[in-house]
Amino acid sequence: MKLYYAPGACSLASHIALREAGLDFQLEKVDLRKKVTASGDDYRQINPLGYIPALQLDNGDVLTEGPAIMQFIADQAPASGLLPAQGVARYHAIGWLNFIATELHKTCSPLFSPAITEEQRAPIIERLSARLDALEQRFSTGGYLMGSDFCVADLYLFVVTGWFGRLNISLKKWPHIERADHRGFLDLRVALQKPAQHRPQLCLGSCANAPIHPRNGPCRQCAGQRPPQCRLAQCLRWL
Ligand SMILES: N[C@@H](CCC(=O)N[C@@H](CS)C(=O)NCC(=O)O)C(=O)O
Repeated sequence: MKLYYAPGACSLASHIALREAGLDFQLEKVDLRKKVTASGDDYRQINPLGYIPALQLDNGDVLTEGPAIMQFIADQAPASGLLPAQGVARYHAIGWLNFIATELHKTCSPLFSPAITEEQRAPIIERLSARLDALEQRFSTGGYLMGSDFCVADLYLFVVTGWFGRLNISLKKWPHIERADHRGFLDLRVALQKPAQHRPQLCLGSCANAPIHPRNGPCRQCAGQRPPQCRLAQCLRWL
């Protein structure tokens, strides 16, 4: 399998899911502006829509759409518990994936535009705030999106809330979400303790990005050096 990705983008959720599931996979970085892959191929031949993530299967078939890719990955490794195998719980988890994709991810996407004005930003923040209010309620009793069980939707939420610092959205108003984000971060550290073959071999995070790192500041360990020196979990933000 090969995951097409861009550093720091939503593909990070699929990437971590692959690692959590312990599956064998390759990565190929995509230049989203040029729509060219790291090996020089036209990315539109992989995904005609030109966005990541895309997961190319060993038979050449290509899956697109992050929530579908995450479900596929989870189902390849049922023992990983990344998605409930059956019953209503499964549909709740899928519901959370869709909520994050459509109500959070796609709502905040326009905020990345350097051309956005304060006037355009205000209604987006208002809409996002209403969604975060609801999510705050969900987390007020603790646990994960699904209660006591971690699932792929928590990974996706971790990635999306990880963008908020760069977007100048403080989570202070939503302390439970902020805590959940931090907890997700800690869980990822635990994920990194997995057997060697499942650990990131490279800091693909390009620590040159560290100054704009949303929450954790510059990578102190590799201080901008190239892989494989940096194994710090915060660099996962940039995978
Ligand atoms: N519907 C897609 C959207 C994915 C998406 O928004 N990807 C962004 C990065 S987070 C992207 O590749 N943007 C570049 C573009 O749209 O050209 C999904 O859920 O996978």
